[in-house]
Formats: sequence, C-alpha cells, structure tokens
Amino acid sequence: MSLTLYYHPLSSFCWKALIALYENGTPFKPVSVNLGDPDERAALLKLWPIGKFPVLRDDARNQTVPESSIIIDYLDRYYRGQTRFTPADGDAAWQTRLKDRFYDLYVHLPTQAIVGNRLRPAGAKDPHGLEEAKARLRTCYDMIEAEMAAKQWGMGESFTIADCSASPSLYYANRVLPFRDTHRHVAAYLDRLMARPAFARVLDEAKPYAHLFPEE
Ligand SMILES: N[C@@H](CCC(=O)N[C@@H](CS)C(=O)NCC(=O)O)C(=O)O
Repeated sequence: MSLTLYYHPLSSFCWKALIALYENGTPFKPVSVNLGDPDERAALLKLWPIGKFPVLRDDARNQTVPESSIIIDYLDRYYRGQTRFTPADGDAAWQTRLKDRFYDLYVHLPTQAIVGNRLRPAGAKDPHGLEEAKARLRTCYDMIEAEMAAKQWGMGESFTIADCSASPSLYYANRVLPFRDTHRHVAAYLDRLMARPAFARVLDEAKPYAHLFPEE
C-alpha cells in the first residue's frame, strides 16, 4: 500500500481528507499522530515543517502532500475513484473550489478560533476575536441557509470536495454556535452529510476521542 495518512481521529481538517479517502474506498495506512508526544510531533514536522495535519505520504510516487484540499486534489488526479471531487468543466470547477475555500476559510477557521479560545488559559482569552468569529459564522449560516433550500449537496446533485469541506466545518460549527433552531436548511444539510457513509464512518471512529473536545 503506497498511501499513508498522518492524522488524528478528532481533527476536523483530517476528517475532510478521511471523507475523501473513504468515499472512494481508497486503500491507505492511517497513522495517528499525538502532537503531545515529542517524537511523534518531530516526525510530523519532518514531513511538513508547518506541523499541521493531515499530511498524505505517497511512497509509490515519492510525494508528501499536506493541506486537506490539496490532498483531495491529489487523490482526484492520481487515485481517481467513482466520486470525482472537482468537476472538470470550467465554471463548475471554480465554483466548486470557491465553495471549498468558503467552508475552510469562513466556517472552519472561525470555528477553530472559537475552540482555540476555549483552550486558552484564563487571563489569555480573546473576547474580541471570539465575537468576530461568531459574527462570521452567523453570516455564513445565513448564506448557506439561502443556498441549501433547494440543493442536496453543496454543488447540487453530486457530492464534491465542497461537501468534504462542509462536513467537519458544519459539524463543529454547530457544536460551538448551534444553528438547528435558527437555520433549518443548514441543519438538514448537516444531517445529509452525517448520513453519508464516508462521514458516518469518520464520526464513528472519532467517538473514542470525543471527550477530548473542549465544551464551553
Ligand atoms: N489548512 C490546513 C489546516 C490544517 C489544520 O489546521 N490542522 C489542525 C488540526 S484540525 C492541526 O494540525 N492543528 C495542530 C496545530 O496547529 O498545532 C488544511 O487544510 O489541512
């Protein structure tokens, strides 16, 4: 087996890559990285000095591929399966990538900031950053609500990279700023994502680590 994924089962960006791998049944070796372990952290830094996961290693092609979106692009190109993550057609292609960026930058990162704020020690909290992140999420919820009223998946009929990005983003966003009572189409979209076998599997595998998530 040539692919190895360096990841953690609770990490939201790793979920995004896992969904893509599970979606097409792509064989890979999962290597769980405990960033609290100096040796394991050092091994990850050796692969990708930025020190963030997921990182995909492809021994067959002698390539190290960091960044969840790039991993999915790489799989789409070199380990193609039944689900194509980015359409080949011009407009649909950039619109799909735009949605991937939208979920990562404007839903996922503010959610990460809210979680990160919870982990800060008392006296080092960032109330201003927290309010900014919540405001950004509210804007996104309204945008997604309008958009998903008539759609099954982020790009319509087909499951794409946009849905790989939306899955962890919306799952964790709902944990830190719940939307089920205010945005029913966003909630219904999250339910569809959670029922998708690839994401259901990811959620199931994360269960043993759920207690590590910092509740308010
Ligand atoms: N832009 C990156 C973000 C990856 C990321 O933020 N990963 C988090 C886990 S969800 C991480 O590695 N956190 C550990 C750290 O920052 O030390 C991607 O899309 O893969």
